[in-house]
Amino acid sequence: MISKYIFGEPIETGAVVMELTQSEADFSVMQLEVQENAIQLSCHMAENDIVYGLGEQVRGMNKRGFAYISNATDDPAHTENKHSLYGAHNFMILHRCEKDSDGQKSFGIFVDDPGTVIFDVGQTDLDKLVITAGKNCVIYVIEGNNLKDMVKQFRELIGQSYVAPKWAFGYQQSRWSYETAEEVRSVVEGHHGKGIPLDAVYLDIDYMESYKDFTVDEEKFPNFEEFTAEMKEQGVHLVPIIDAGVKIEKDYPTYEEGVRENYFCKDEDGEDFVAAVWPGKVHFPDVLNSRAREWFGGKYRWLIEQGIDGFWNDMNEPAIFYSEKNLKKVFDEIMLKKDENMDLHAFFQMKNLVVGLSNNPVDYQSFYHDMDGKKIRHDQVHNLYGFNMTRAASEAFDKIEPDKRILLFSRSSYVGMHRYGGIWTGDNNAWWGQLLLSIQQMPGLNMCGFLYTGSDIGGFGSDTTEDLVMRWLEFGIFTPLMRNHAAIGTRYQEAYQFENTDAFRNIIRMRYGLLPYIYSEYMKAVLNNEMYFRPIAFDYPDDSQAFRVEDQLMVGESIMIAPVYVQNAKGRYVYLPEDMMMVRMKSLEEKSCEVLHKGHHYIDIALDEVVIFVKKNHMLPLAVLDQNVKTIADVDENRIEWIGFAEESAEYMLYSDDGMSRNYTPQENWKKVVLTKEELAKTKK
Ligand code: MIG
Repeated sequence: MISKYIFGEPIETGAVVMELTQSEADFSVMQLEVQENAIQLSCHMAENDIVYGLGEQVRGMNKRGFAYISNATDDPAHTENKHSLYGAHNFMILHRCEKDSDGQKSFGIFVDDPGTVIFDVGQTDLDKLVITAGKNCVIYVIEGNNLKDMVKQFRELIGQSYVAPKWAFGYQQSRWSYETAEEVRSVVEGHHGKGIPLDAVYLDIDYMESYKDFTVDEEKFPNFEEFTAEMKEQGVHLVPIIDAGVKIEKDYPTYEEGVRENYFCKDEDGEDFVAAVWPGKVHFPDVLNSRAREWFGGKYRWLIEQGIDGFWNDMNEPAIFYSEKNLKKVFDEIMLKKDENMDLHAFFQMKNLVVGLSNNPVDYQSFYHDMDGKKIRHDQVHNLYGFNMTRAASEAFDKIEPDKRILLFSRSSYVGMHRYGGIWTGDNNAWWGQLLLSIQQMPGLNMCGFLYTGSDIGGFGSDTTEDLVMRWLEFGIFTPLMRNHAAIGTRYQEAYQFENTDAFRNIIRMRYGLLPYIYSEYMKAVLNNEMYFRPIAFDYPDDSQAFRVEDQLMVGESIMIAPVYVQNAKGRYVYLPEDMMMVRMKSLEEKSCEVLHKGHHYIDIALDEVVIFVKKNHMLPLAVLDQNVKTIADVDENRIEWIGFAEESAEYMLYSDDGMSRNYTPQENWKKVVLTKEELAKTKK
């Protein structure tokens, strides 16, 4: 049961698709305090209560013990002291452990407020949950006691998740600084030449002419359309980046049209707001305005016509290096101090002024949207910008390619954007702790509808190491978005750059072997409003130990994973919530199975090994691959080897489709397979 509560005069965000009427009952799951400019909700958390959700955030799967602030922020250091990352995912579940919650029920809560929302989950008071939202918002409450069911209800409320083309479930390589077509060719050759499958190469900002959206630098990428076709012949898709800011430059059509038609955000004087990002000075398309959204989305057509079928939207918090007005102010203040004999206080003040130029809250309060006739100050709808930039593209794709899926994902997002595209988790670092963070972020993101997601494998910032990339890949083979990406200036980290090519090839090939499973489970999660990644307690709610596990995940209906994320570890402790069959893989061809009992185990996991745990009476398909599989298109989904753990028999619903059209539901896409224990034993080598 979902109850809806309206406070003040909320802005329509587009997060929710289901029409509900205002609840007649009073708001009662938390104490409500209506303040002058905010509403505050609070409640007690008993010792064993757990909070799940909040999507893209720092820290563990159980969110207790910190305050999380929904305020989309471009911050490339995802350390545990940060309160905000790129997304605003205001859904959480307070799971009450029945035995100490005095009959209080668990509940899920979604705060539909596009401005700043604070979830203080026991930071101020260990046992108190306090949510602070703006005075104009809608709050949805889902009461229940079943975690999976509460999530399903929420997901029905917010609508079906985005489906990526099947090729985007292959391995993808990116780096900020692939400068030329020649370099991209060598990346493809680096993989395919060594038998490492690869489906896509990303084009970061360097492909553009002076970082101008919807342009291609002719010198670095001559005959772009031919180049796109050349790559396609090798089965490789090019995925260009699109940034939010439009460069201010005379005769640049996107700029000229935007100015002429009033498609850009305005400052308080009604002038086009000026910020600076990669292209230098830019205007921001007012994607919260339906006309501007249609225009900006339509711009992607030019690239699609040249054979492009995937995009990533960046810098759409929107990130601001500085605003023109604030820069001037800061300069003036510093100039005043120029002749002063500066004391330390003044020095730090000056330094902070300069550091504070980027992503400054005052700038976000100084420009405006025209939400179809309503003038709204940006900070009140800040968290909707990335969402609507992505929606702009997606709505345009519906017109340009109504029957075809196009890959689309974004850095910034709000609940609701999951219907239009996926996300990647932004600028992480090549640190072991960031691999753990990535594991822990997945279930919260899935709760909020973001299924097509993954982190920058190997780490974006900082120099990586061979073992970190390998361990990260061993987790990455399970994330729907499996992309290796690194920042300019860091060590090269493509799979072929390292000594042990065989191990990298074997691990990446496992992804292609797992494709029938990953794709089936992804589609089930989409079509049934379920989570592809779950904390294990979601599947074993009667097992109090399962609630304590922070570093293992259920993936789809048949398996559990326990990735290694510690430097130099030769294995790890794993908790099995029931008897499971451990499958140890050095490669798709070299694997062994062993049944392990419920309980705690230390499992040896060598650097080049992947271990998965199959649930009792479950099985999974593995595609049998030729040695020369280069892309997803080379995977023969009819040659399947079944891995299963059955007392008597196990069954599985296999899903497959052409991977390209948008017709997902026909009956013939589904195939039910039932195998007995004996049959399963035979399929095993
Ligand atoms: O300020 O386009 O998160 O993936 O490589 C950095 C360059 C801008 C941030 C993205 C990252 C991308 C980078 N971008």
